[in-house]
Formats: sequence, C-alpha cells, structure tokens
Amino acid sequence: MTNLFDIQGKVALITGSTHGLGMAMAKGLGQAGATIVVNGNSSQEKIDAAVAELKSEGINAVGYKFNVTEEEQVKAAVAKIENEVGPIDILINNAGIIKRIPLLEMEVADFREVIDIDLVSPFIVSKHVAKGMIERRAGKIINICSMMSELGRNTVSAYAAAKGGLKMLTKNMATEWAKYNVQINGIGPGYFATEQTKPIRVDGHPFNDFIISRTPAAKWGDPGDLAGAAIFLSSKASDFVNGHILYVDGGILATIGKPSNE
Ligand code: GCO
Ligand code: CA
Repeated sequence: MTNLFDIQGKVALITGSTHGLGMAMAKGLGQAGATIVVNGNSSQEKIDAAVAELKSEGINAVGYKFNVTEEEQVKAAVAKIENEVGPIDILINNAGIIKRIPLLEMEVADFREVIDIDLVSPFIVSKHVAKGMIERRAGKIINICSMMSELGRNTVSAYAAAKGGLKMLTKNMATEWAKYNVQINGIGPGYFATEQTKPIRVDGHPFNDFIISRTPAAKWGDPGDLAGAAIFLSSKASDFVNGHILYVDGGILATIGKPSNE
C-alpha cells in the first residue's frame, strides 16, 4: 500500500537546524526516513554535534556550514550538497533571529539584520534550491513563519515585519512555481519552549503566564509537536496544497483571548 506520508530516502535541507525548532524538525523528518542536511553558520562544532545527535538516533545526517544571507555561499553549498548527497527534495527555511527592542530604540542596522536573516535569506536559499526542483518537476519548500506573520507584539517589530513578509513570499513562490509541481507552504509555530523563547519563558516572568493564558491549549508547545506538520508538507499527502500557512499554535490565532480572572 502506498503511504501518502512516506518520505523515506528524500533529501531534506533544513537551515538553522543545529538547535531549537530546526533540530526538532530534523528529528521528525529523519525518524520518518529522510536524509537530513543540517545547516548552521556559527560554528562547525555545533554542526558536528547536531549531526552526531541525529546519527545517534539512527538518522542519516550530514552537515554543511554556510551563511544563508550570502548568495555566493548559498549557491556553492547547494551545488555541493546536490553533488555529494543528492538532489534536494525538501527545503525548510528555518534559520532566523529575533531582537526584542522597542521601535523607538531600535537601530536601523538591527532592523536590517533581522530582515536580512528572516526574510531575505529564505528568498536566496529558495532561489537556488528551486532551480533543481523546477527542472525535476518535484519539490517541497516550507518557510517557517510565526504568530508574528499575523499579529504584532511590543518590541518585535523587525521580526514581525520579516515574518509577515515571509508569509507573502510563500504565496508568491507558490504563484510562480506551483505549475512545476513544487509545493511551497509555511508552518507558523505558536509559542514553543526553545532557547529563543527562554528569556520570556522563565517562571514568574509576566510573559510566561500571559502566553499560557493566551493559548487555548494552555501550555507552551513542545518542539516535537511540529514534526507532523513538517512531514505532511514534505510528503505526497500535500501534493495539491500550495501557498498555505499551517499554524501549529495550540489555537492562539483562533481566539481573542480571555480576561485574567477566567
Ligand atoms: C516573541 C517570541 C515569538 C516566538 C514565535 C511566535 O518574542 O514574541 O519569541 O517571536 O518565537 O515566533 O510564533
Ligand atoms: Ca520560538
């Protein structure tokens, strides 16, 4: 029987996958049988450690260090990966940063850095990976969006601008590439317990209670909760799904929230 969700032997490049949600999705796709191409840019040791961690779970994994904001590096890395590992079947644009600074205090350079990593890099990486996908008439691209693709929040203006932009970039990629049998979709994680949210998750921090009360599921997401969405959007099961953002948020976007006494 054909398994609609089968991704056995597929090559999946996940940017920014040495830790956090990227690593969680690497484990999810890897456990489903995909070969994982880990990427990071901060240090080779981190990449090696991530590859070793995946391998220890029986996952086929390799690592490539490159800066997703530098087109020449991306171009060279994509060619190298396709040559050494195989054609990239699945691309997850996950690498991203956040700066929590009020608008009036934010330096232009900081704003630009967030836009560059969170919005321009998915364009750069997709551009170079999609070429092969279009030639092969097959491919899956998943852009990691955010609650901030839909909602604003104090201090995260550049991140919200980038993630809102990434939602529209997803729709535009689908507009241009869907006819080549490439599916481009987004995953919009709600609030997950990762390093990135650690500063606002600490016990007693007002944001911690706020998020739990703001989430109908009444908890922070476990990074492993993203695996199902990632497998769906990487597999045949989603072959006619295009330009869609799948929010995995415990229901945050479904509700206006509730007063603190309820
Ligand atoms: C914040 C959070 C968010 C989350 C996530 C929400 O400061 O509000 O860090 O940005 O990380 O992206 O979907
Ligand atoms: Ca997060």
